[in-house]
Amino acid sequence: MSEKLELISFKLCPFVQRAVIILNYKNVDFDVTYIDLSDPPDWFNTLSPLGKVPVLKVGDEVLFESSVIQEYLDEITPPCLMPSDPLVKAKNRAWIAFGGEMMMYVPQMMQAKTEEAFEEAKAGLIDKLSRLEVVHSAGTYFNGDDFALIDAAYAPLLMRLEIFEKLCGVSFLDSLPKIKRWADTLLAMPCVKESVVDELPQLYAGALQRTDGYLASLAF
Ligand SMILES: N[C@@H](CCC(=O)N[C@@H](CS)C(=O)NCC(=O)O)C(=O)O
Repeated sequence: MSEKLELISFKLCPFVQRAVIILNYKNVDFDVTYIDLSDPPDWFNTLSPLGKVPVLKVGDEVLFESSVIQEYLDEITPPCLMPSDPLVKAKNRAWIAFGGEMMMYVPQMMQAKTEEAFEEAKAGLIDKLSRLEVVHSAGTYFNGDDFALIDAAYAPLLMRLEIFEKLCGVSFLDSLPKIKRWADTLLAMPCVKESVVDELPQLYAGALQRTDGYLASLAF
């Protein structure tokens, strides 16, 4: 790899974190440029094809979509973190996409104004996580003994659930023993811990306070 990689990020973004975990895990040197998504600079609007983060700058080229960025990073740096069996690999891709869709429950739960709306969003999330519980290997990682791209893809969601548990005293994983053990393992890994800014819990606390929904009422 000739040029240093640069990720364009937003401090709260779980999708950027997917790529950072891969780069950390592989000890790849990279730059991160943070932007304010509520007031993005002009250069970002020109650079980002969909106006979203993450964007990965590779020389004069840019990549977008976190799952695509993850796979690109995996392909250009050893060791390979995708399963070699084509069928397992394809299934992992499908569950990674499912995890991306599940991320919408984070803002949905934060923005819920009433207990009913929050419980509805939480039930939707737990229903989705239950489907993942069924296909999880029950090993250390999703596929078994080896850390893979799919583990990096889910760690950001699991980290946000832990932040809400700590800030608001709600629990999400009580009925999901495999996911609970998986979350504990992933969130203890240095590549995951170091994939966010230190003040992430405080940033979420501030965002909750500004949103002033039901979750915020549990925290403050
Ligand atoms: N499917 C995209 C989702 C990326 C995404 O939604 N990023 C958010 C920040 S966490 C964003 O840039 N939102 C700005 C917008 O939608 O205008 C991916 O996986 O990269």
